[in-house]
Amino acid sequence: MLRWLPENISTYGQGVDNLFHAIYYITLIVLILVMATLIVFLIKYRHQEGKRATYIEGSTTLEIVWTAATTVIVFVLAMFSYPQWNKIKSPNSFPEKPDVVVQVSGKQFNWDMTYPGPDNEFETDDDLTLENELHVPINAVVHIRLTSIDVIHSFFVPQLRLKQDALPNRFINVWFEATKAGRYEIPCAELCGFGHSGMLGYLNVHAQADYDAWVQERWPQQAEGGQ
Ligand SMILES: [Cu+2]
Repeated sequence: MLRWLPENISTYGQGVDNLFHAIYYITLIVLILVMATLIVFLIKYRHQEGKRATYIEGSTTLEIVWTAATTVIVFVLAMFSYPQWNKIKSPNSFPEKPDVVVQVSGKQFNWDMTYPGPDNEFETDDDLTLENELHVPINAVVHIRLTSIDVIHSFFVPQLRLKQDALPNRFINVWFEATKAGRYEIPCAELCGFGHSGMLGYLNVHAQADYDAWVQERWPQQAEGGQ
């Protein structure tokens, strides 16, 4: 089994890993078959005194077989991938009523994390923007409104099995639910300029009580009279 994938802390991560494993093992089997055939042919058809090469024109049957087999494999993988893709990337299939909504904006070379504040509206006075630090509660549905201020970046949290390009002048929605508290890296996964390799944010997944305390510290008015 594959052991070198990063730890999975996402509710939909297992589905992604299953696909990854399936593709990996199919590829491995094909690799072994091709290499074994290559080695057998190298030995069988090596130069031997008195043995002459024959002229062949290929085999239509074989061509059809491996084209059809490949098509079937790709089609089956697509069938299994589609619902998984939908679940993660299609806003219509997102869990309704997110617990937290955050706007993440890529910019050379940082991630801006903007919280809408108690009014739940962006571009108002109680918005809070943090550089490179994303805070979310554990076991909560988090919607990310992803965009970019300059060039194309890519929001990537390996432990969440979530990766999405961030485009300027466009908002792309993604979501996740983290199942383990901790601090996880958010590298930029799209070569975006000279400082790309240093573009690194952090996802902080807190226990609910710790998250509530964090929110109260930022927006004390919420506790007094807020919503
Ligand atoms: Cu970048």
